[in-house]
This record gives sequence, C-alpha cells and structure tokens, in this order.
Amino acid sequence: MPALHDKFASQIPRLRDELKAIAKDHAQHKISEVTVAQAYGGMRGVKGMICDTSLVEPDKGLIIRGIPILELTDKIPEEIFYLLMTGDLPDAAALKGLQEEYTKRAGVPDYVWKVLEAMPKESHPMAMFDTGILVMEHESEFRKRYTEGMKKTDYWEPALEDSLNLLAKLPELAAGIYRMRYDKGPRIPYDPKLDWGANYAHMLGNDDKDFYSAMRLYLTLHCDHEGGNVSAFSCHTVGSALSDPYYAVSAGLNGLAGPLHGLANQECLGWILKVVEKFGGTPTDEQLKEAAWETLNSGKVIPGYGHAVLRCPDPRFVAFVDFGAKYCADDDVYKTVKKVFDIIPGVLKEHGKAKNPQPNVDAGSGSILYHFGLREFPYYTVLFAVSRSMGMCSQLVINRALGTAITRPKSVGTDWIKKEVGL
Ligand code: CMX
Repeated sequence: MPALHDKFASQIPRLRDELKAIAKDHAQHKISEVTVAQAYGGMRGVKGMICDTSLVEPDKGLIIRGIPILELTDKIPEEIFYLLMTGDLPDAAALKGLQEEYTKRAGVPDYVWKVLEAMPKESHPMAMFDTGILVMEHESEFRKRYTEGMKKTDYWEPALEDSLNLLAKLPELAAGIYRMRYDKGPRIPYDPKLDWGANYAHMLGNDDKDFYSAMRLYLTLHCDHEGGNVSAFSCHTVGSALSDPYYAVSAGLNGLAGPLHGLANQECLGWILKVVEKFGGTPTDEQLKEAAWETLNSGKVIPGYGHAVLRCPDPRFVAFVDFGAKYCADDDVYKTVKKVFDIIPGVLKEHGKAKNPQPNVDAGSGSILYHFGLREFPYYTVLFAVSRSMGMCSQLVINRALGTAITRPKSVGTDWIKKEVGL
C-alpha cells in the first residue's frame, strides 16, 4: 500500500471527477429544507455541507469511513488518520511510513515556548494550546506557496504538508503545556521509538503501559465527528477562505474550548467530584438525583449528557466504560461515572427538555484520565483537541483537493422572518 501522500494523490482525480459529475448532473436536486426553528436553532439538521471522513448516525453514533467506532477501538491513532484521509486502514508499511513522517517532523520550535512562557501563569491550557498553534503559523508551507502563486489544483499538497507537521508536533506542544502549566518539571523529549499516542503519554510524564493504551484509545475515539459540529465547522469555514491549516485548526479548537462542546469533559468530572465531595463519598441513587435536580433547577446543564445529533448512548462513552471495566473497575470515580449513567438519563427524561438524555463522550473519558493520575481537569480539553485535529486536518486537506467553495450561507433579518411568516 502506498504512503499516505501517494495514496491520497492517486485518489484525487476520481474524487474530482465524481464531484464534477454530481454537481453538474444534479445541481438542482433538493437535499434539505430549512424551517424557522432551524434558522433560530443553530441550523440543526440542515444538510448544507459535505464531509466524507465520518458520519454521525443519531441511533448509532460515530462511523468513520463506513466503520462504526466500536470496531476501531483496537486501532492506533495513526491508523485512524490514514483511514480518515483515504478511506482505508493502512497496511504495516503504510503505517510505518506515516510514523516515520511524524518522527521526521517532530520538534516544536523554540520561539513557541518563549511565547507560551510569557503568558500569565494561570492561562487556560486551551488558550495556551491554540496560541501555540497560531504562533507556529510562521511555519506554514501553504501560506508560503500561496504567496508564491500556487495553482488551485495544488492546494491540497502544502495543506497536507502543514497538517502532517502540525499532527507531528501537537502531542509535544500539548505535553509541554501540561508540564509548564502544572509545574511538572522540564519538558520530556519526543521518543522516536514510540507511536503517536504512547509518545504523548510519555511526554506528559507517565510511562505506565496501561496509560499508553488509554491514551491511544482516547486519541482514537475523539478523532472526528462529521463536519457540522462547532470545531469542525469553524475549521471548515476558516479553511474555506484559504487561511492555512494553522489558522483553521486553531479556529476550530477555539470552538472546542466552549463548555457546550469539548470543554464539557473538564466540567463533567468536576461535576461528579463535587457530588462525591458533597455527600462525603460515592453518592446513593437518591443523592445523585438530588444533585442532578439542584443543577437543573439552577438553570445549568448536566455536563456529559445530551447531544445535538445523537439519540442513543454515545458509543465512545461505551468504549470508555468498557476500557474502565478492564483497567479500573474498582476505582471510586469510575464507579460513580457508571452510577451517574444509571441515574441521569431518567432525571433528564423527567426534566423533559433534552432531546437526548443519554451520555456523550465527555461523560466517560475523565474517569479514565483521573485513574491514571491526570487530574488537572482544565487540561482535559487539550487531549480532546490533539485528537480532533486529525479530523479537522483530514477534512481540510480533502476540501482543498476538491476545491471546496468559500463558506457563505445566507443570513436573514428578524424583519425578513416576520414578513415571511406573515407577522
Ligand atoms: N442538561 C440539562 N439540559 C439539557 C442538557 C443537559 N445535559 N442537554 C440539553 N439540555 C436542554 C438544552 O439546554 C435546551 O434547553 P432550552 O430549550 O432551555 O435552551 C433543551 O434541553 C433542548 O436541547 P437539545 O436540543 O436536546 O440539545 P442541543 O442540540 O441544543 O444541545 C448540547 C446539545 C450537547 C449542547 C446539550 O445537550 C448540552 O448542553 N449538554 C451538556 C454539555 C455537554 O455535554 N456538551 C458536550 C457535547 C459533546 C461535544 O460536543 O463535545
């Protein structure tokens, strides 16, 4: 099997021909209608963009290139990135090739650390991470080539180059921020003998082989969630203006840093530990219900529950619970997370607002990290961000290969809506 670059290059002519034919022969075919509720409701369910890397089925969850995520939990993140990009899992040689690419490209420039060191000590790790990526924009091959006057059909190549550089450096950037932000001592260098996920664990400072496995799983499960979620869509929009991958990924991750999106995993374990603290240990069912109602009655959401698209327990949550059953079944926090899963859906159903009362990915991940001693909650979204960068980068490279148009949906004013509905 050819290396990632060559395999993707060989697919481009077919992808372009296919797109050209569909757009020409079916240009006026209607694929969606938009209601007033959707216009006011975050465009939920409006089909208005294309994403081929993955799909989220309301009753099944994440499907990557046709493969349900629960069938991919034994894969390592490098295999997942290859799959996202090409639609195929790599064979041993292609996987080795991608790992060698990462090793060749590892190494966060010194000037990045200087900028991060100048930030206030209590800066949020996500602000530091996104800043680090933006500062590295200096390295962008896409911007250099665009300034020199590259052809539109060549855009994908430096976009892939930037993406590989970014992905190679992100675990190191993320781990360096962890060690700096939480006074864990000097940065730990990248180990060329380790895979991407294990390297991240190693650079964080934890060489427990089970933590390596946890990290590989974490990075695999968070990799992508089709195109319309806040981070993917933000990255897509910014990239569509031909802002380079550093700008686009940083923009997407700024969205991931919101509490209704990726930051929920920081909020989630915090909520659980507060409950444990309040009741002086693992809460009873009644105590859990009381805590849930207290949160809901104060107008707050229960983090880790509900989803804009899913209408079933998130399979990524299921994967974390399965992993926990093997590695930390007796851990109090893990047990509480499972108990919360028994209670919260019922409470949310009774509350009657959330369309999906089931857990999302963020409800389960924290207990695994906590078990392995990674207990700085504000850092959790950075782990999510390292993983989600795979989805954002693959979507972006594919879009540059296909010459996807600049994003520009039509907005209307309230007066227009009033007239339209006859008010
Ligand atoms: N707790 C309390 N109320 C909830 C809720 C929850 N977990 N989930 C949804 N609701 C409420 C909404 O706030 C909304 O209330 P209003 O009508 O008063 O505005 C109502 O139920 C309907 O919302 P929905 O259509 O079911 O959900 P949305 O598509 O609007 O929002 C999401 C989806 C994820 C933002 C929402 O479920 C939520 O806030 N969950 C908690 C935060 C969270 O876990 N986010 C992580 C999601 C995964 C990710 O993207 O990383």
